[in-house]
Amino acid sequence: DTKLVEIQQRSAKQALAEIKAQALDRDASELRGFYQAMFNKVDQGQAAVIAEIKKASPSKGVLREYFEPEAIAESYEQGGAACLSVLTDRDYFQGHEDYLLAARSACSLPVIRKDFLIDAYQIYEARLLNADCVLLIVSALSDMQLQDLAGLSHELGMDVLVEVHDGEELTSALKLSTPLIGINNRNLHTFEVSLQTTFDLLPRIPADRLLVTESGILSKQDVQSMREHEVHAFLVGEAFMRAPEPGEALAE
Ligand code: IGP
Repeated sequence: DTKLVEIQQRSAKQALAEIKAQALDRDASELRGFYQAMFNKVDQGQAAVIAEIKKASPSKGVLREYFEPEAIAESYEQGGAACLSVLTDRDYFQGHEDYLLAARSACSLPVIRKDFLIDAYQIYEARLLNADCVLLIVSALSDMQLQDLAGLSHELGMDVLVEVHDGEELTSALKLSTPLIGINNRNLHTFEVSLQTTFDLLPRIPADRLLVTESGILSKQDVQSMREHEVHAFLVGEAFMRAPEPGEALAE
């Protein structure tokens, strides 16, 4: 009935206003500079690795039985990661907001909130989790939503990683002023992975953007062939999660 709908709408509006006020109240100097950390590595001629913390994935199931976000974060920092990625999505990745808080406070690296972010509320929430960066997936958002959510993230002092999988999505991504572009080698509908996705889109990445190749980077040869194509930034999850000591796998 209309009365109930009215009450629900009012409390949703109130919740948004409250979380917004809390997020705006945070001191931006607490943030660790996600893009800057990536840029610095590449600038020094090194591979910039975003090392991912995820217990499970929809395509592969549970990746790691003994899952301890703090210890993994420390291990990644030791191994030379530029940044961390933490899955907060519960339904598909068995993630949790607490994992982000725990991982970030166990190290000094910048962290991206990895989730399906589609609403301003989640961006404010990311800021309250101390995320230094958020993921925006182009296939899940209209150009207008992309603009709004990217703008809001920047206002709150967070960086944005904008993720694409094909040429059309890249066109949308390039309309944003954000420098970090992720090319996902995994098709999110079929779960099929091909590193060729990155090679195909590579010629269209302007020189002032930092390209991150995402998903399916499993071997040293994969890294090698990317670097031969001048791709120096990587987002790696599964290969590290399956290793007994994730940071050692990274350092190799
Ligand atoms: C990591 P992999 O194959 O190394 O585990 O992939 C990362 O790219 C992947 O987790 C990812 C993802 C996403 C997950 C990329 N984009 C969007 C959830 C949502």
